[in-house]
Amino acid sequence: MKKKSFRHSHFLISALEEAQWPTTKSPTGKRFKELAIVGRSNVGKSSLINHLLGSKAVAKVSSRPGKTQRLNYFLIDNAFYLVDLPGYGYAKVAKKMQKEWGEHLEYFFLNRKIDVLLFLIDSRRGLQPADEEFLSFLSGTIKVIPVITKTDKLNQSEKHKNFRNIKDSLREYSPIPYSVKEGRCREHLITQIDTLLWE
Ligand SMILES: Nc1nc2c(ncn2[C@@H]2O[C@H](COP(=O)(O)OP(=O)(O)OP(=O)(O)O)[C@@H](O)[C@H]2O)c(=O)[nH]1
Ligand SMILES: [Mg+2]
Repeated sequence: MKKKSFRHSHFLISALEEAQWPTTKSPTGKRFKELAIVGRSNVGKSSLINHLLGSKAVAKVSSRPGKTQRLNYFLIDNAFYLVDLPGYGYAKVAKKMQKEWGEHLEYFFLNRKIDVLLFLIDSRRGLQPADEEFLSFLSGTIKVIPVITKTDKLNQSEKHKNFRNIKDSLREYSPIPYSVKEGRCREHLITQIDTLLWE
């Protein structure tokens, strides 16, 4: 196992088209690994990235869903890419736009090799139909780490009930509870990412 990830990072590009996706070949000729982060709009993807990177301002956070509309690429420890993806499933966004985003995401997953995927689920809402749809689209082709977000918003009994429901719906995956307000989650998640990324 290598040393802990997320010591250094820098923002690379906010990509819209495939031609802007960063090259997968590193300067040493090896392929850069790739960690992607996905989930419904407003679930907390950009906040989680900032927390992992130890910075408040790298990925744009907003209380308004639909903030991230491009593929935002970061290079981590000169070893792998992290990509923040646009959220799906936000009902208030025009149907036409939802469809475009869905197609954009689908194209991305069909044409880009992702080594590990952080799949975010809001602790208050649990797995929604759009999440189920997305998981069945992946159909076990990628190593997934489900992350239950915003756990600070729940009391103990809600945590117990909601985590159980989420675990039951996910079946084969074991989710990691996360709150950007709690430091411990960060170390635990980084250990899980390292394990799957470099195994
Ligand atoms: N209390 C609490 N709020 C959080 C947490 N994580 C995110 N939020 C809030 O949730 C809202 C949405 O966060 P974002 O990180 O922008 O969500 P996103 O998934 O990137 O959203 P899109 O880019 O629109 O898909 C913001 O108001 C965040 O401050 C958390 O762990 N706890
Ligand atoms: Mg975002």
